[in-house]
Amino acid sequence: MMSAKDPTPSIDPFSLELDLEQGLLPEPENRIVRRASDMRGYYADEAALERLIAEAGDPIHYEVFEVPVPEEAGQLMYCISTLRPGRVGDECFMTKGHYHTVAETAEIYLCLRGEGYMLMKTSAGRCAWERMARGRMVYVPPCWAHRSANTSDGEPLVSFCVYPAHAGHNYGDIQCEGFPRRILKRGGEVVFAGSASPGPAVTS
Ligand code: PAN
Ligand code: ZN
Repeated sequence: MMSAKDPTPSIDPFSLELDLEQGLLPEPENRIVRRASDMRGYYADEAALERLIAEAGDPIHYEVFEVPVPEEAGQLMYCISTLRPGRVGDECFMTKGHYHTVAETAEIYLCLRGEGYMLMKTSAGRCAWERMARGRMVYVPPCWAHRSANTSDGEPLVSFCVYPAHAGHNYGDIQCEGFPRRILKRGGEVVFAGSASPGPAVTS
């Protein structure tokens, strides 16, 4: 553990080569997999999700690849997040979404592949979204919950994410509150629909 008194860093410098075309991290140590069945309670159309689980073999929704660094203040965690294309009803495949447990921690998403949106909200009821596409960076400020959604018709949404390593993930609040908007695709158009899930009204 680093401290001002003992500045001995706990890891040595290193470098690695990312496959920016495919969005691959070489030799990840951790692979977090979220399947459709892990997403129960998140989509508006619960029956459509159950059909997907039953009929499509509980497909992978998204994966996070990490080569973890120590989860201590001062370190930067980084990972590749890969969200598959698809719909549950007309709602685009999305991540669960979370606040950081240490709420005052920001995050950068650099999109490497695909297209989609980063949906963000604060506990005070503000809501925002930013477009994601190859080469676009989204800055998620401290205290904003964040969820990504893949709006493409066949390509994964791949991002390189960097955030303070001690941030932690708080999923429980989003599980209860949801987001004020849902990202749908109807007739080829992306629609930001008001959400029927409980939660604060949209104020911006
Ligand atoms: C990302 C996310 C990743 C998966 O690395 O963890 O996109 O989304 P969920 O964590 O919401 O399932 C990040 O924001 N880390 O802090
Ligand atoms: Zn995060």
